[in-house]
Order: sequence, then structure tokens, then C-alpha cells
Amino acid sequence: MKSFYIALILNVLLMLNVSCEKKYPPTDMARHALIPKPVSVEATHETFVLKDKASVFYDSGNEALKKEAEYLAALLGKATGFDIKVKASSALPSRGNIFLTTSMDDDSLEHEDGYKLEIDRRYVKISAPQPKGVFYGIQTLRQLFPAEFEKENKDVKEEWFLPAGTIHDWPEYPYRGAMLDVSRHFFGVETVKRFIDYLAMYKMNILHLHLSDDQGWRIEIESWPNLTKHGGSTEVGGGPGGFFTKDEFREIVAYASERYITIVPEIDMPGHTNAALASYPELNCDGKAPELYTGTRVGFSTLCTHKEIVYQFVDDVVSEISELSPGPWFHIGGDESHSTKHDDYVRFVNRVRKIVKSYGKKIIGWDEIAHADIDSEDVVQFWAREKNALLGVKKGAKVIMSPSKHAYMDMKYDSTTVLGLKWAGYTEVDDGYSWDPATLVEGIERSHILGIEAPLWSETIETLEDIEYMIFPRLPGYAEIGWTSSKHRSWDEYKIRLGKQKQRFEAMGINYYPSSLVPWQNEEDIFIEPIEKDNN
Ligand code: TNX
Repeated sequence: MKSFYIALILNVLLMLNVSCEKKYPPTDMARHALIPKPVSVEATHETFVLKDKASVFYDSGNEALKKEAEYLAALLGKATGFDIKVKASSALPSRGNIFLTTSMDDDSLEHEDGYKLEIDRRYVKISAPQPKGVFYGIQTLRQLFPAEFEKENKDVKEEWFLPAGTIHDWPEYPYRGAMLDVSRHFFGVETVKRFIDYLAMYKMNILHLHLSDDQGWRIEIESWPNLTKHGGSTEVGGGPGGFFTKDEFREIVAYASERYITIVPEIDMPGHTNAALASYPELNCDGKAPELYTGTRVGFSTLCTHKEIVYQFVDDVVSEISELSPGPWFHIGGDESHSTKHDDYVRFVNRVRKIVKSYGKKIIGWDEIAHADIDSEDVVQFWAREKNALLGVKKGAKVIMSPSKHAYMDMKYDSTTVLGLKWAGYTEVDDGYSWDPATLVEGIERSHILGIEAPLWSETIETLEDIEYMIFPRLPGYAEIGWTSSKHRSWDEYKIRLGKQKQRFEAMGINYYPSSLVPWQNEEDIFIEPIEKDNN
């Protein structure tokens, strides 16, 4: 009896194989661990095979899209070793190719930053209303390849498989960011670019750079050259510090913008200004320049808010930085000004706000700025005090959610973490993920929220490896909070997808924290690599 059943099963399998015209057995798109989780994934259980002859086609005449095609071809070429060509086309190209288009035939994709990714046996097609959406589709496509795609694989395989199906996707919030503090410790252009790559991979679109603080001034200002010459010459612990020249800053802005990431420059004031005060005595009330500072205390410095020269200084700085940053925002800091009298603080922020607006920028400030005369054009970044954020909302301002208890990537994971601080509490990977921006603070609702941002302060962070350890694996979670609607999110489901990133992180050489809360898994256990079959 048993052998009868075995024979029957074998026969059925044989028939399936014979009648099946597909060369490759099915894969399952829905089993792929995408982060951030897309709005919808429909698997069709077929396989697209990428081979050496493949090209990336884009709508003829669309130069912005051509750039995306070149970006994708370079990504594919680096990963596979294939010589992938870029070609213009006005129709769906022939079998085996990839097509990028901004002509949409699908009303279900109303969101301006959305995309549709279709993979079938014959082709891969990414369509979106804007090139930005195509870029997001490319990031999703990237995650559908096996983890080894993230290595440089010159000539290791002749075929790369992609699971077939259709993904519709768009973001929940327009502002999905991270902050890097380049003041407490300085990080150069290459490290910042790497940070940008990580944001781009998870469809984040904001990099907030904390460019000045007590310990260092990090951006060249031609009209006040001593800011970087003296104020940029050290950092926490007394190291050499550093700063971005204007050209270097332009290079960062351009690199970010190719990845649809906006740089939000921050000059923190009136507190957190020791580096500036040490560089120019006239910014101090007593006219004396303090020593440079290499410790980690906060709240001891302030610009002299009564002096006219201070506003000339602010005007020059805002003017020079605004010229370098095409984004709509200028971050004025405004936090922890414990050495500034309340009335002076309010008057200072009111004046600085006008200066910033005169250069065509909108202000963002830490939640304390809600005490100034702000309105619906301004943005309050909630980090510490709910009361401040609520005051901002009452005045009509929008809110960026950066609650220190959940979103501070410089907080230690637990008591054994060597790097980082713990003043806001330990932030394990689940604490980082399990919160909803729209319900966290009573009175701050979805409609008040511009988005979320996860800051990385760098008092204890000195190298790229340190950065990676603190942001991985929390960063993908913040990206998902910003991108994926909270009704489609749960830690229990997310942690499985996160666990499947193990080999991807390893392929990229990322120094990540292997949290015991995450079920880390090797890809072989989850990715069914199609086996080539004979079609006779
Ligand atoms: C608070 S968050 C600060 C920073 C520190 C950070 C360390 C904020 C607006 N101010 O000056 O670097 O804590 O976690």
C-alpha cells in the first residue's frame, strides 16, 4: 500500500514537471523579509531570472529617470559582475529586462511618493508617478535578491533569481529621518555618505546634521573663519575634531539628493555654543573667549542675546549655510539653554526665526522653542517634554517625533552595552520599534505630525563601527515606523523580518548588535532558491 502511494506521488510530480512550461520552479515573494513592510504584496509564484544580457530601460527623454536607471544598473553590475546596459525605450522591453517608468496605468497608486513593482517570468517593471518612487521601488527590488547580492560578486553566478509578484507601496509620513551629531565627535564625508546609504536603503528621506555644539563647530563659514579654525579643532576627549569645507558639504548634499534625502542643517543656539564663543570673544557678554571644551556636560554656554553682533553672526551663518542647503528647513536647535534667561531665550528665538525666514527657510527647533512666538509654518521636534510639544501644537506648529525613550539611537540597548548613554533609559530593539507616533502623546495626533526622526548623539561614538553598532538593528525599525502605517505593524511579526536580515547585514560588513530579542536566521532556512529543471 505504502509503495502504491509513493508511486502515485512520483507520477504526479513527473506529470507536473512535464506539463509545466516554466523553466524554474516557483519562489514566494511574500516570504521575503522586506523592511519597511510594503502596503501590499501579491506573490504569483513564478521566477524572474536576471542574466548577463539584461538591460535597464527607462522612458525615452526622461533624464531624471535615466539617472535612476544608471543607479540601478550600477547596483546590479556591482552585485552580479554583469555588464548591465542602460537604454531608452517607449514600450515594455523584451524578455529578461528591467523597465523603469513614470507613466502610470494604475489608479490604486495615488500617493506621489509611491511605486508599483511588478516582477513576472518575463520582466521587472517599476512604475511610479515620480522618479523618487522609482528609487524606492529599486530599494525594494534590492531586498528581493538574496543577501549575497550586497557583496561584490564578480562572476560568481550566471543567473540571479527574483520572486515574481506585484508590490504596491507608499509612505505613511513625509518626514522619515535620522540625525548624526558630527560635533561631539567629527565624522568625515565618507562616513556621512555611508550613513546616507543606510538611510536610503530603508527609504528614509531626511538626514539632520547637528553641525555645532559646545565641543566643535563643523562647517566652514567664510565670514567667520575662526569658527572652524579654532572652534573645529577638537572634540569630546580632546581628539583632533575637524569640519566640512563648503565643497565637502556640497558633496554631501549632492550625494544625499541623488538618493532623495534632504539634509537638514542644524546650528544649535543660543545654548550649546561654546565652540563659537571660544572662537569669537565678542559673542560673549563679558567679551572674553572661554577655553575650548572637550567634556560632555550640557547647558553651560549661551550666546549673549543682548548684543547686536550676535544677530549679525546668526545672519551670516544662516545665510551661508542656507545657500549650501537646498532643503526647505533650517534647524536652530534651541535645546537645553539653561544659561539663558527665559525672556532672553524667547526674544532670541523670535529674532532668529525671522532671520531664518528671511533666507526662505522654515525653522525646526527642539521642543523648547515652543515657548517662542511660533506658528503653523514652524516645526517642533519633540524629544523631552510633552508639555512643550503640546504647546507647539496649540500654536499650530507641526511636530517631528523623536521621543528620547524610544528613538534615541545613542541610548544603550541594555546594561551590558559599552557604547552610548542611558539617561533616557535602555532602548532595546523592541522599545525602539513598538510605539506609534500618533498615539504616544495624548493631544498629539496624526494630523499634527510631520514624521519621525531618530537621533544619534556622539558623545561616546567615535568610529563608523560605533555608529553601526548603535544604529543596527534599530534604524530599520525607525524607517518602518515612518513608512508603514501602524495598523500594519507589530513587533512579533517585525522581529521575524528583522531576524532575516542577518546575512544581509553580514554581507554588507555591518557591525550590528545581535540582540537576543530577535530570532536571527540564516537565509537558507527561509529563501527557497529555485533549482534549475530539465524541460524535456
Ligand atoms: C540631550 S536631545 C541633548 C544632547 C545630548 C543628548 C545625549 C537634545 C536636544 N539635547 O545635547 O547630546 O541628550 O543623549
